[in-house]
Amino acid sequence: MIVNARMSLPDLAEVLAAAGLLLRGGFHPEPVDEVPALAAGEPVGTLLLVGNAGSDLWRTAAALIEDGVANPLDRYVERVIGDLARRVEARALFPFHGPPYLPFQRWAQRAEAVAPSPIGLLIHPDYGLWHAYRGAFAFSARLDLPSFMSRPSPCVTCSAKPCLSACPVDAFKPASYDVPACVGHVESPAGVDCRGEGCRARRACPVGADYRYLPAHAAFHMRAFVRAHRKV
Ligand code: B12
Ligand code: SF4
Ligand code: SF4
Repeated sequence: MIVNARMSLPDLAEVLAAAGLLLRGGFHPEPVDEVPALAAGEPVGTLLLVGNAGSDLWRTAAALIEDGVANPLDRYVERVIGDLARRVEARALFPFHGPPYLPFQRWAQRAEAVAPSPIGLLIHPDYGLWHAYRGAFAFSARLDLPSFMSRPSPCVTCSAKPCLSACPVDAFKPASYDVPACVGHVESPAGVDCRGEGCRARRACPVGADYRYLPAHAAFHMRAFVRAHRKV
């Protein structure tokens, strides 16, 4: 499993892991995947996704991210993935560049065993809802990839679906998410729990409890989410 003359896929995974990041799988894009072309219109032969599960990224990056910088975690990730992309001769793509945003959640379902949960986030059989995507490497070559193991979504056998009843303002309706109601609650005095510990609906899910974000990590994302909503 060779990425380029300088690095194998396991080497790439190791360098990412040292930075708190995980190689999340990959696929060979078709036109329907809407992966942007490389320089000079060359199609992408392989897309590898990078992300995090649990609070490892937070533990690694918290000490390195710069005070007073806007979106410090995104800047950290851009630096790490951008530097590596140059080394492996790939184009770096990021989920937070936009709008328009790149369809990372759609790509993730092509790359690994994740599926949409009733609250919009993708669920992973091991990590539950405690994971995210941070970037991707787009290669012109069609690299050899380990075969994709399909696994059933934990939501299929979860009859109680506590994620759907845990939100104090009932922000999750079938097929929609009431962002203003959520943000209104998170910013209110009653929203101290969601603000400090993270989304209650997400925390109600029993899957991947070992990967649950640390309170400081969850609170960091909730602050970023409220700020981002103000811009959407
Ligand atoms: C814009 C955006 C938002 C907006 C949403 C605006 C809206 N009206 O829905 C806001 C700022 C509100 C938001 C909030 C959050 N987001 Co957001 N968001 C995005 C972003 C940047 C773009 C989404 C998009 O438009 N994609 C373009 C379309 C074309 O892509 P697509 O894959 O085909 O579309 C999928 C999504 O739209 C998704 N979807 C539909 N409804 C919902 C509802 C929710 C709650 C989510 C998360 C997704 C979702 O279903 C589509 C099909 O798969 C993505 C990153 C990305 N590039 O995808 C992250 C992303 C979807 N967000 C993510 C997360 C984690 C969150 C938060 C939980 C952050 C937090 N607090 O920790 C919150 C959710 C609120 C909460 N209660 O905690 C993750 C989801 C990871 C996962 N496991 O699936 C993503 C992928 C970013 C990442 N770094 O991984 N987000
Ligand atoms: S609580 Fe159940 S339905 Fe909701 S995300 Fe978790 S496993 Fe899926
Ligand atoms: S953060 Fe709180 S208010 Fe927003 S969706 Fe989650 S549980 Fe509901």
